[in-house]
Formats: sequence, C-alpha cells, structure tokens
Amino acid sequence: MFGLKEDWSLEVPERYFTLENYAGGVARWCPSCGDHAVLSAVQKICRDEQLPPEKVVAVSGIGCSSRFPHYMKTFGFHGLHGRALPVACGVKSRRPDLHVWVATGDGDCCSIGAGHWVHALRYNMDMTVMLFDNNIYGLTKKQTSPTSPLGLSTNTHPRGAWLPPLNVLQTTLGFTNISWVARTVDWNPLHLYQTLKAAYEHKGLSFVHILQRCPTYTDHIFDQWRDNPENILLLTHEQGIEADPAVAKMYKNHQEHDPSDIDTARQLAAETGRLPIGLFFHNPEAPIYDAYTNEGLSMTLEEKAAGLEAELDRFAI
Ligand SMILES: Cc1ncc(C[n+]2csc(CCOP(=O)(O)OP(=O)(O)O)c2C)c(N)n1
Ligand SMILES: [Mg+2]
Repeated sequence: MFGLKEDWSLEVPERYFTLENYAGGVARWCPSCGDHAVLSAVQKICRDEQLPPEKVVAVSGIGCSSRFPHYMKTFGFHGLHGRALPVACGVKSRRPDLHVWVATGDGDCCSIGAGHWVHALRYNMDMTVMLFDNNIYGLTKKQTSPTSPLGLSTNTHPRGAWLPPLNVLQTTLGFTNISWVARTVDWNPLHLYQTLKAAYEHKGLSFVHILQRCPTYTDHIFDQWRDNPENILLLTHEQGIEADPAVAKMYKNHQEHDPSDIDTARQLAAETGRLPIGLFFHNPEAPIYDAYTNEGLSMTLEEKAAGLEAELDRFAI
C-alpha cells in the first residue's frame, strides 16, 4: 500500500533566508554607534549571498565591537581580549566549510592582540577581518588606544594622548604575505556594504579597516571626513572595489589605484589630509595557510590510525 521504501520521496522545502534569520539578540550598543551599521551590512551580505546560518561563524575578542557575535543568529565565539584572530584561525583550520567573520577593535587588534595581527595576516586563512576603529577603548570607558590621535583627552591621559597614533594601514601593509587590504567608513552604508561584500568574496584573509564612530567617547573625531566628502579620496580601479554611482558622485575626488601596486598603497596609507577609501592592496597569489591545515580533514579514523601506524613503523627496530 505504501510502496517500496526506495520509492519514497521526502519533500525538502528549499530554504530562503531573510534578514531575520541572521539577527541575534537586540544590539545593546549606544544609539548611533557605528557598530550597528557594520552589523546591518554583514547581515545583508549573508542574506544576499543566501549563506545558511549554520555555515557562518562570527568570532571576536573583547570590546564593545566584540559583542558582534551575540547579535548574529549564527555560530559565534566571543573570545578573550586580543584573541579574536587565533580563535578564528583555529575555527577555520578545523571547519573550512564555515565562513568566518572576525570583529575586532583598535584596542583588541592593535594593542593587546598586535602579535596575532601580524601572524594571522601572514597565515592568510580564508576569513573576513573587520577592524572597528573608533580611536578609543570604548568598553572600558575612554582609555587611550593605539589609534587615539595625539592630544586626545582620555581617562588614561586627561591632558591628552602623549604618543602619535599608530597608522593601521601603513602597519598592515608592512606585514608579510598580506592578500587583501581595504578601508571604509561606517557612515556611508553603500561603500561599507560594497567593501565588506568584496572582502567576503576574496579567497584568503581580507582585512577591512573601518572608521567607526563612537557617539559616547569620540563623537566628532571623524567629522573632517564625514562632513566634508571632498576630503575623501575614493580609490577606483577595474581590479578594485566596484563603486556604486551614488558613492562615486558623492566622493568627487577619485584616484585610479592598481591594487597590485604595494608602493603606491603604502603612500596612500600615509596620507594625512585626505582619507583614501577603497581597496589598497590585493595579491591573489599569496599562499593560504588553510590549504595545508585542511589536508587530511576528510580522512576516516581508520585511515588516520593506519597513517599513524605507518609513521611509527619507520622507527621500529
Ligand atoms: C587581558 C585583558 N586586559 C584588559 C581587559 C580590559 N578591556 C576590555 S575591552 C578593552 C579595550 C577595548 O577596546 P577596543 O578593542 O578598541 O574595542 P571598543 O570597545 O572600542 O569597540 C580592554 C582594555 C580585558 N578584558 N582583558
Ligand atoms: Mg575601540
């Protein structure tokens, strides 16, 4: 009456993911914090790419921005301060099928996590790294960060930061085996989306420096670029990030920049007046470390045991 078992067919409805499928807890960042814009952009990319939520993982360190994984309804790992990148590398090495989004702050990445910043970029594992740079330690309430401008009054330096800030892109562009380095700003959702989307599409580690406003502690710090679009230099190139016509119209100063040209990328990173945004550097040939760590992942336990035995036999007397 019911037919043979092999004749049965199970109707599996095709899944379509909406933004809600990626929305985790209600974001508890301050109203108008730039982190909200980054979260929305990432959720939109997941929706537009129809990434199954169980194939996505958000990894972070500690900081306001590092609360990111709580607000994604995907896998997530809220790590230790400065440890977003090694956790992400560990996840990627065992689960190459997951897309890894890393959220790290200027304190998390450029201060306590600086050693991992150098080496994770050199490992060039396939993940999207978002550096939320608000020029301050937000979570711990206005302490000087490595990117705080000289003279900024903070709770650790009330008379003004003593040291010149670290230049994130100049530093990054000095590392070995980098493969994709870009900059965007939280207040232009279109450019933010397009940059993160291009970063997502890159095979290897994509590093995105995001100027992110903190309305509580560094409210007006990026006004010179937010309020004066003529101070922004939009990097364009056929190998770069496709600029939406609205973005290209808003930012009238363009520079054709070939992202394979590391010397010009470094000069652009050193600009002090104008703020270059877009793709600074791309090297599709950079070796990807997960190509090695993935080896053997599909072996059965028996195959692994046999391989181990064979290795040990080499030392048999
Ligand atoms: C080992 C350790 N040291 C210090 C702290 C305190 N701490 C928590 S977050 C933070 C800085 C966060 O700044 P940033 O990474 O820029 O993130 P934001 O809050 O600005 O997004 C510090 C120093 C900690 N949690 N763990
Ligand atoms: Mg910060």
